[in-house]
Amino acid sequence: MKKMNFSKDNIKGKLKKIRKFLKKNYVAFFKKYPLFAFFIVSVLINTLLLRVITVHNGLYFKPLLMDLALIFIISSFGFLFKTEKGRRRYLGFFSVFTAVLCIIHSIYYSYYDSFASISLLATSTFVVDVGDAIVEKVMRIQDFIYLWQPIFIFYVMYQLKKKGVVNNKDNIISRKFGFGNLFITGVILICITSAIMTPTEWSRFGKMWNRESVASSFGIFAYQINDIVQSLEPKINNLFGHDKALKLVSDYYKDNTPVASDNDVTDVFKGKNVIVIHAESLQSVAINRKFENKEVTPFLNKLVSEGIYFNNFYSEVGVGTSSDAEFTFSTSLMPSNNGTVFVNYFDREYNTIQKMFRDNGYYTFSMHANTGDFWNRATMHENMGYNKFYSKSSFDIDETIGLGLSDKSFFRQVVPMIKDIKEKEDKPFFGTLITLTNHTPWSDLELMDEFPTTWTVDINGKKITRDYINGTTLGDYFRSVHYSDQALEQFVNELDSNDLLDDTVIVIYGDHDARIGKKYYNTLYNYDPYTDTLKEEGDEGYIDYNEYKYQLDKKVPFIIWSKDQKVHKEISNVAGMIDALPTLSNMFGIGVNEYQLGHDLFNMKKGDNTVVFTDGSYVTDTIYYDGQSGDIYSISDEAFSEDDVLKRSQYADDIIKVSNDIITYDLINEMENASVNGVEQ
Ligand code: GP9
Ligand code: MN
Repeated sequence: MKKMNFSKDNIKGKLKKIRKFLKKNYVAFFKKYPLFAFFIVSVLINTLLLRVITVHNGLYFKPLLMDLALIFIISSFGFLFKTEKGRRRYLGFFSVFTAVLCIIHSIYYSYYDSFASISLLATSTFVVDVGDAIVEKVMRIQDFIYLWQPIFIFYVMYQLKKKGVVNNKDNIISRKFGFGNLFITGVILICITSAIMTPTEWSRFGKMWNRESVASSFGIFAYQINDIVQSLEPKINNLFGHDKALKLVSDYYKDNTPVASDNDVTDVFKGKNVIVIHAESLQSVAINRKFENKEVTPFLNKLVSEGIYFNNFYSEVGVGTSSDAEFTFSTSLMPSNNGTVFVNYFDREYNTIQKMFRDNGYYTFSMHANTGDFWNRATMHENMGYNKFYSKSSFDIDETIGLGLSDKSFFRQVVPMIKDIKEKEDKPFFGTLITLTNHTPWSDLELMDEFPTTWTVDINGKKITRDYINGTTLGDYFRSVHYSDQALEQFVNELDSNDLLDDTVIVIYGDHDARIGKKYYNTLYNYDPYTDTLKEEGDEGYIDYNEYKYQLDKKVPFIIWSKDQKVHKEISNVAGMIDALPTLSNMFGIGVNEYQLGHDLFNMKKGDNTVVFTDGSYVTDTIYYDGQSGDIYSISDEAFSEDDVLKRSQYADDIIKVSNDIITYDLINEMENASVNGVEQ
């Protein structure tokens, strides 16, 4: 094989060749077609301006390259027009189009700190909101700076026309060459830029939960194309498979009709207020855990010791993370496997716990100090049946930790708001409070109390403090959880001093695991402070911390607590977020949700339940079943039969399919209408 020659002369020679190629190919090309050159450069400047004004990363090369690539491709179709007039119209149209696109995103960003979605523009409420926002907010002159580009292009056209520089001396060959030249250049640039995107950037591109990060990395055109595709996908899905889905779902509910519970907690909290704490990334691994004899979550440990604690509970989220947890908690359906409900299927009808409480005379609200369009909550919460959603603009962002307003400040501000609601609405309330501080990457630790996750041991009469997990991601996480626990305690005490606690039940769930690497847990369980090493197979106390144990550690707490400690129980039967609605609706006496797929946990005996995950995996009280590999991991020494595995695998597939059919085809809406019109499904 020829040895690569990296000598200075050789590199110089190569660069000279590339320069010659570019000169021959592009300079000559754009000299012949000046209008295309001005169009490409001026639109690129507009996209750069948009990033400077919004996400302040104007010169970041990835979006710059991706935008340039797509501008090349847009321009290439100009060569499909035979006459100069056709091309002028084409490039003029796209000059105006891209300028208006930048203006919309610039204004939207000034209001929502994010980028607009074509799907949101379709919902009237959104248009009204943005309309109000635009009127309400001082219109920023900088949002209209993008108009320079169409003005410039039309001036260039005028000048070129005056100089008689026209591009219509083209035969079919040069038009094909022009098209190919620009199109292929665009495709090459897309390939190069795609190759340098990180897996996280691609994952966010796929999820589209964080629009700001997608537009920052991929540029506004790739963002918009992706947004259009993801917005249309559900509608396209809707065209195929509908009848089959309707039959499957109707048959499922005929065979599995939810029935009202009658157990020792039925109606136990009837008429009480409810405050649901959606605790960001709170995992059960923190509950009742100590470092240097200090509890990570002293307050949560108190609630756990006084209330109802499900210590074997899983959040069952998919790519929708926080929003999936909210969705499954509220509907007792599995999250979508194709996109996310909150972003892609927000316009479907859902039977939610919020609507059930509202139908039972409650005022329902949600509070979260992030932008209203993060996870599209401003639209989805209304659809879920919240009377009001208090987002970032409802709070004084006086202390920021991580993603946004600190939990301590958030909870401090929430108490008078709830007091107001109580006085104004004069009826029981159901409120969901979504926290933020404990969100990865737990960076602003200096704003939190110290919480050393070290390990001090006595070796030969000498106290030695080992680092253990201190300063690692897991150590940082526990420090952040400790902060959040303090914030929660402050909140509940404030509720009490404002007479808002006596008649209120606090429900707390961790929304999903904190996505911390397995190796940190291995250290947590296998570190030996006496030898300052990790135990290995054969060492006393060694734990084989395998993939399954790691999955099982993704448990999150589910706690139901009232000041009068009316019900105190710790339940270790396996349970999932899908079971929250049936369990709570029975305790608060608000009826049965006819589309719930979960179970009232107070009716479940050991071994009954199967907690399903979006990839078809599931966990029971005896096994963890890996849906991808089909592997089975035994959790207890109880035997399990092949037949039982098959039955539960079928159950897992059924509830995933039923949930996704309901979401994709909007079947609740259809079945509700059918039952109103007395039509048999
Ligand atoms: C965003 C917050 C975190 O507002 O709920 O969302 P997540 O990243 O956990 O889905
Ligand atoms: Mn979350």
